[in-house]
Amino acid sequence: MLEAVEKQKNYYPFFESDPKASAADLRNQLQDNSYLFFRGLVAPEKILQVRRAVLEVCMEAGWLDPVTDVMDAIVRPGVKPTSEGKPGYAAVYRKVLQLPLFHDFPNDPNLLAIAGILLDIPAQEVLVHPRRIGRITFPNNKGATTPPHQDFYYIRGSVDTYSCWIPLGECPVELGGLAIMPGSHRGGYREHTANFPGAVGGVGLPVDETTAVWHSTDFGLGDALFFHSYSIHKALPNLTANRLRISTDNRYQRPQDKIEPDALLPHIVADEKFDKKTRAARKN
Ligand SMILES: O=C(O)CCC(=O)C(=O)O
Repeated sequence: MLEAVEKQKNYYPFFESDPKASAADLRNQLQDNSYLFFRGLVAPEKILQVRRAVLEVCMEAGWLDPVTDVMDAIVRPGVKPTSEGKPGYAAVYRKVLQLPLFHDFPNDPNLLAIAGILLDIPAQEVLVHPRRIGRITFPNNKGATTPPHQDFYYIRGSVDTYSCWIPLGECPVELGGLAIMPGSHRGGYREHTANFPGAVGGVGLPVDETTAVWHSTDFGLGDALFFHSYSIHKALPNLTANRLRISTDNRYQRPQDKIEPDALLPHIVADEKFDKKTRAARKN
């Protein structure tokens, strides 16, 4: 249950969309809620294949307990949590980005179909940003949790870009799914003035958690969450004792729309370029 994890009243389940609904209905739902959430949009076997490939990399890196099933993602006792930007993380993450299964994943026809509807273009014309993104989130590392932000802070280019977040395996709330602030994209872009040292991205939006309303859920295999580049979202902390949370997020836009050149680079290279100077420039 959401309340059990966050101990706050302001968490509600996602509104669930039907991929067979009309394009107009789906666009209206996005406009209302700032997101579209689908149960089982991607075939479970596909999720499990990518999950295995990513977790095998984590096992090889010594992050997982070799006496357990790789698919359970149990952290090896004694392994210290690591995260984006920390020594040791990049070398492993680089191998994940090189996995063909991981790289091809956002081209899944069911994902392209929804992206095409949101962008109002045929699915085969949708441009998937080559900057594929994966997250490997350790337990006992609450400070690294992705803070509230809008993807436009990172993506730039066309405002009309949609992100899709998918956990690579079941992701109950305590493993740290994604939460969206419903209706938030309609408020436009906000300055990312809050510092979250040690967290993914390091900066974010100042949000009063005593009054903010969030939607989230226990994600099942193949569940997919699409949202607009202005939608305010954050991750929930991985509160499990010893399980990695793995996920992927990818961006979709029209090929003719403006694109930031870094969106064409591998995530790890783009991240290295996202230095202090770039961050300072994004303050205005
Ligand atoms: O998975 C995460 O922790 C962050 C994902 C995210 O913020 C995104 O998809 O934009």
